[in-house]
Amino acid sequence: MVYCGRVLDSPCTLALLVGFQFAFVLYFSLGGFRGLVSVLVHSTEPEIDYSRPHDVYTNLTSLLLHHPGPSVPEQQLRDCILPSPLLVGPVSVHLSSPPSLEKIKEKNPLVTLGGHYRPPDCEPRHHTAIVVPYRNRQTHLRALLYHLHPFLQRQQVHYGIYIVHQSGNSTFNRAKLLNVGVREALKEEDWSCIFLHDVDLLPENDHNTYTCHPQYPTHLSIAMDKFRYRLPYSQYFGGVSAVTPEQYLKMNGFPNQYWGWGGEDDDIAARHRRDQVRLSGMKIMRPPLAIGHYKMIKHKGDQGNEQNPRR
Ligand code: UDH
Ligand code: MN
Repeated sequence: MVYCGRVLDSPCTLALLVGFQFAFVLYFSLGGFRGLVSVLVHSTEPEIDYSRPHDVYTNLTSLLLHHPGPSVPEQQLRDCILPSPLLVGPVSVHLSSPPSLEKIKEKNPLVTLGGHYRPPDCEPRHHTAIVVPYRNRQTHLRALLYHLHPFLQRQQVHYGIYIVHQSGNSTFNRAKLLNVGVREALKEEDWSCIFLHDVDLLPENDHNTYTCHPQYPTHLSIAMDKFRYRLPYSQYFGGVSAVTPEQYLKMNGFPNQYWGWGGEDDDIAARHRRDQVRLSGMKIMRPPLAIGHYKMIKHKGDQGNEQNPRR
């Protein structure tokens, strides 16, 4: 024991210094405050190792045996197994120099014209349309298609990808493009689920299934690298989200009057906020944080999509 009679007595100062140093080392070795909390509080979040991801085209070659055209007549197909046995978890995502559209087509021989796919060997339980608001992001689009096609095929969903292009150079309107996409997609097929998908977001874990919750809208891009794999704020609903056609009608679709960047996703979220039952009474469903991982391709603001000051 050290006797501290006068504060500046050297043994006392030394003891304090050593004590502080020890505390600092302990603090950082436990990963700061968050680390300390996770040691003290048991977390129910799954632990997922993202350090050794699988190639995004893993497990798809066996499906090619069914190419060209299904070998079994459609009525005889068994139901697809849930969760899909083809899933691998973390997948590697390449953000720079994506392959050409020809190469992507070559890698995805079972995708038919218009970006449609149906599992060749089982009857799918989910029918998902992916709607992408789009203008002038060619390289992002190629990266998205290269990663999303095999990702969805491993999930054994029946899907179609719809790129909704805003023509001309006038101010961009993301939510209005989404409305157009929902309408056009539903004209084509009886989709049970509609995904609203930014072109620059690449999913990193195929357990994040592109299907809808029967009751409530879903928000999937909850852990983006851009936000250090955390939800930026609790009502965030941008990036990648999903609704059934019924939920879409119940929330009265999306706003048409947000021109330029910002606000439209919060407006959409406000249509079904947990604390605003007077709107639609629906809450937002989310996957576990460890599964909702996305990488966003880095980019600057676009011309014609300047921040909207009048939200
Ligand atoms: N989009 C286009 N073309 C455009 C603008 C937007 O395709 O010209 C689409 C695209 O799908 C994009 C989405 O709209 O992913 C959302 O726009 P965004 O990617 O610009 O939104 P984000 O939240 O904005 O990523 C980040 C702000 C970037 C500005 C940084 C400068 N300070
Ligand atoms: Mn973006």
